[in-house]
Amino acid sequence: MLLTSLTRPQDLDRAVVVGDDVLSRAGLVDAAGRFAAGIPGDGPVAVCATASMDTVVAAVGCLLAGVPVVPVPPDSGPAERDHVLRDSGAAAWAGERPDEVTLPQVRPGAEPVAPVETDPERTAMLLYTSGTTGAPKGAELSGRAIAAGLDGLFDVWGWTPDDTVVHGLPLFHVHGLILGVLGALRIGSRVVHTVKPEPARYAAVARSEHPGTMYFGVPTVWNRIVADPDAAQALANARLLVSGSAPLPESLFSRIAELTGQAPVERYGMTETMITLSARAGGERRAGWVGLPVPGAETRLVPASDEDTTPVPDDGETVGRLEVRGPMLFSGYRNRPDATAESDAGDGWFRTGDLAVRDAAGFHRIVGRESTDLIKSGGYRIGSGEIEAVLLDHPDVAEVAVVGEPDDDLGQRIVAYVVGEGGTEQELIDHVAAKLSRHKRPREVRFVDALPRNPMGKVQKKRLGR
Ligand code: MCA
Ligand code: AMP
Repeated sequence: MLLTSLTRPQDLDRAVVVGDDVLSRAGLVDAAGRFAAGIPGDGPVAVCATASMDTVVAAVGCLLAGVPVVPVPPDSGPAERDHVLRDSGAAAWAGERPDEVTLPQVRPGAEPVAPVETDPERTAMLLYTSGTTGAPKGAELSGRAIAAGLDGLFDVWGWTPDDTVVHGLPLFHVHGLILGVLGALRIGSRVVHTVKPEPARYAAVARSEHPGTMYFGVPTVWNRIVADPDAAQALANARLLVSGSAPLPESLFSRIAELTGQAPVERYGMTETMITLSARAGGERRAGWVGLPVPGAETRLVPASDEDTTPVPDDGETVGRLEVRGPMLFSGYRNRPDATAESDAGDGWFRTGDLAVRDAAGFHRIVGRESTDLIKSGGYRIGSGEIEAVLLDHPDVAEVAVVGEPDDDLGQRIVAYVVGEGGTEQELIDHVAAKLSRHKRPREVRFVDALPRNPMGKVQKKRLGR
């Protein structure tokens, strides 16, 4: 059973709060049980993952029924949504249904059904995540993997039923949905979702009658919190301030510590691997470093060159490709044995695509990614190939290269370099927004006469940018 706390006989008031909606543990079990009663068959359910109690109830309902959940970003454009629905084989839809979606809608039953015992190896969540090229891939996470990943975090963060987790992150990624909601429901702590991850909303919870003990954010969220010192100071009494999903600049780490009186806990993870590395609640928190493997996870750093297979030294300086192994890893990409095989380094090791260094104490620092084609903007993982393909569909675009350029707030901002005539910047941005999620829109389009290419004709993205 993944959500163990839901089987406890004792009720818990305010177990889940999303904006103004409040459910006790018993209330959630009842609502999710009624949702489960309305699921037709046992195929995956696509959940329109708005930041709402409905999403929590639907996801929990699917898990109680032993049916895989496919969270669909609520703003995903038709091209992206069609791909997710087709590829996942979703058999039903939960939430507000766009006209073009013809799947049957889940209608909650009058009576809740009891949770079923499911095979822990069965996919519990299918999370769509970008690769360097093509449409997003569905990472299959089993109930066993999710449980192992969460149990590791309970240990390293000292997370207990007495905690209250607070965040406002999207409910269609590991960070917001799995850690931020399922984590609480597994251990039995409370969770408050602020609908949007705005500083004033975090501060309002911190100053309320029911303050949080752990606040989660991506670096962009923390950047906005420190820009509002009053909001930052409201978080001073929290037990842990946790940052992850993208690199936390050292200056931001220091500023959080200065304003709140406590250094943030950094942790590193991926959709495919859950959380691998983290600082400990009671241990060292080092700016620029993401800590030690969580219980059950192992890491190794292999040389950047394929010819040399000797692991790089743990000297805190030599960069290697980060590989991860452990029971919290995904079971593969849906319908993509090629991509699954490519990510598999053998013997259970998964190639993360990240570059890292490790010191003698086992602390890790992420120094970058192997490919410039995976962009992290606001904590979202975005493949440049997917945006390029959509832009190339536009009649005024002859050639295009999409890159991530440094941005103080977002970490990286999406910039499209376009060779073509006719289209304006706004037209091209709107063209992307009409097909893909909003966060995949380029922030900027730069029209150029030609793209830099090597003698083989390949675009040299590293030569682009200001
Ligand atoms: C955005 N806007 C634009 C454009 N882009 N307008 C014109 N052109 C564009 N190209 C609009 C937005 O729609 C919004 O408008 C306004 O500008 C502000 O946008 P933005 O600055 O992006 O702020 P935001 O929309 O508030 O987003 C920042 C954010 C968001 C809240 C930090 O990026 C976010 O929720 N990130 C979290 C991602 C995450 O959870 N990642 C976890 C995956 P309007 O206000 O009108 O809407 S990683 C993971 O799960 C692993 C395992 C891990 O390690 O955690
Ligand atoms: P996603 O699959 O969206 O979770 O994105 C995973 C990627 O986010 C990783 O491969 C890293 O590149 C990046 N990432 C996650 N956490 C951190 C972190 N704490 N520091 C640096 N990069 C991170």
